[in-house]
Amino acid sequence: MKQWNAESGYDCWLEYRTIDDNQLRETYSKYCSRVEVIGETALVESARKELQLALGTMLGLTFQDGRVPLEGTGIVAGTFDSSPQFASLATEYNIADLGDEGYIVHSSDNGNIYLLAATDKGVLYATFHLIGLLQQGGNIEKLNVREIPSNGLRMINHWDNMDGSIERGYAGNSIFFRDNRMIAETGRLRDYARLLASGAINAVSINNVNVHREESKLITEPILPDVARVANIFRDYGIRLYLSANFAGPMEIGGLETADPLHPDVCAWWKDTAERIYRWIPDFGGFVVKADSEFRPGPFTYGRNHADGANMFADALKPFGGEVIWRCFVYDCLQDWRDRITDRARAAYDHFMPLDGQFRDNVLLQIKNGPMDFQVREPISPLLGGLTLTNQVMELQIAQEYTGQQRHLCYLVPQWREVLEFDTYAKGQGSTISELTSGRMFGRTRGGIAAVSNIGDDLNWTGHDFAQANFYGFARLAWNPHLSSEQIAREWIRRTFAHDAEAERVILGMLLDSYSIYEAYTAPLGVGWMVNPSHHYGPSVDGYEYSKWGTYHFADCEGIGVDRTASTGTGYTRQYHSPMSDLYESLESCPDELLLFFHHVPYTHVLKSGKTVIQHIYDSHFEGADRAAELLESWNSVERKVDSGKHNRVRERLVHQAEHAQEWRDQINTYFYRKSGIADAQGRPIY
Ligand code: GCV
Repeated sequence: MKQWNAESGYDCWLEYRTIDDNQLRETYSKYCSRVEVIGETALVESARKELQLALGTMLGLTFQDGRVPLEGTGIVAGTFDSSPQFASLATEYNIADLGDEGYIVHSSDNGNIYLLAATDKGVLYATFHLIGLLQQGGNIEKLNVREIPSNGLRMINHWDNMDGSIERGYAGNSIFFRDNRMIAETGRLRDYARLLASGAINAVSINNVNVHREESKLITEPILPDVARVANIFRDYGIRLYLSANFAGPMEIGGLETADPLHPDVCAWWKDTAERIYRWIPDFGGFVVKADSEFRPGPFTYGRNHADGANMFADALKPFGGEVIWRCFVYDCLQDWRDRITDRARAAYDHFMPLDGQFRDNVLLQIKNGPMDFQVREPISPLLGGLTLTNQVMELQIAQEYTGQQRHLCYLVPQWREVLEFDTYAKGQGSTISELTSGRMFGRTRGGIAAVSNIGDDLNWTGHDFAQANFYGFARLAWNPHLSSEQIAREWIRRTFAHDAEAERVILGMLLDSYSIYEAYTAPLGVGWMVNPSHHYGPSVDGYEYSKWGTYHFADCEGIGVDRTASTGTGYTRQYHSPMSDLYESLESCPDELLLFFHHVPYTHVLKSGKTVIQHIYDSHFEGADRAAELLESWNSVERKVDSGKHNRVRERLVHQAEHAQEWRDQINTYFYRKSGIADAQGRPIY
């Protein structure tokens, strides 16, 4: 059981603090003196309970039978068809276009606030919207909000294993599994569902995409009732449950001799399996599949391709309304560093572009934002916007595998915003990633964004309290990719910490600076991968340089970087549409921050900034480490304005970050000083 207390961070951004500003309290109380939530479905009930909790705590309102029955104006929540009194609002807000997740929040002249939607899910989202405003001290007197999500699928992928561990988990163990069983206690799962629904996340896969022996059995009868229990909780909050499936399931748990996706027995086995799952979980979302990737089984074993594999699952799920999320993280992980032609960055595009148009309608190809693997800086995967005839989901990583593992502060929303705004030029100028993932760009029926979770069973869910901002920020961007990093950060701060203008200013600055700080003291100019192998924490410039994973920087005594040009390198640049392909191809136009991703250059190459590559490496590492130390100073300056529990936890991590940034600085600078033999122009200490 959780040991909640106000400083534990357990409530994240749903910490409902008493509003003690008298004027605000008076205004809010006026609007909330009556609460009427119409309807009895599970989702409406969730909305009612949340209002009860929030208004009870923030304004001290007492509910009877789920209602605040006093006379006067108030909050009225329900679906448009639940009362004839909503007819004029339905016309005014054009509900035909709201879809089944959109909603309105409207303050009327008669003093009511209406939380309305076409569906009960929309009503729940509207409820969280209003609660968010109250938490932030917002003006609720003239609300005229109409919200529709940009992405149909807004998904969290867990990499949780049944033994309770989490692959790339940095906040404790799984909240779903322990000792090869599902955890029976449901309180925490319900709180998790509340957090997800407050950000309008509508899909969750609960087990690791690397599906091992125990997890393969999640689709079998002994465990399905337990899985169904979790699905029931999620359902009350509008979230569909998905499972990662083992491609070799028919052999490993089905006793068949093959997993060939075109073999009739294999197809029949998956159909039976789907039927069984839907008996337990009628709204089961479907399967997430990692196949032929990092030693996982897949269709290649049988001479089949990824469309054959994905379509087999799709056919099994189709009668029940399920879908397949098929990952495109497929590459040769047995490379030789001497081979400068094979290029891991090319792999997803090379594998999947020839199959465009061959996937069933209920298949979504899930593509990582970059062509490598969630580095602090990568270009955008050219497969996003390459495919035109296939449903696409972009995969981000909230878990900070390569960005400080939730021991370092690194607010990732600015990185994601850059990704979402990237222009693929797939249909001319303005073909942004956010247009693409929505499905609109190519008239797809389905699209979305998924992200690898950063939560675990630590009391504050994310280890670093500030990592909650990444969880929150992902959900906000999945709903509306045009929100600014600053707006999201402000919302999160106001909902998480007590209101204080100075604290907000300082925390906002820390969040917004942190991504560029992390980038500055780690791998330079887009080269990536200078981490310790396997656990991926801390600097090791040659950690991956001679291994099989295809992640090289090719630093020698003359220069560094990967030649991915079409003229002299791997030809990766040609996977982009024009003009991006030309922009990256040319040394003159390639942006500095991605220079070493696309080009191999001498250390004396002069960047657009006017500095040489080697001097940039030194400067950014000295500056980055200094700025990391400033994060700690900033945090110390608000000590009295923040709960002491939260303050202490964050301070400990910032102390570590400042020290660790120095280690990064020194290892990187020394390595390149020794390799290049070129001294720092400013003569600073290099060991
Ligand atoms: C779940 C990277 C990570 C692996 C992860 C893999 C993937 O290689 O280091 O832990 O496996 O990506 O996305 O499948």
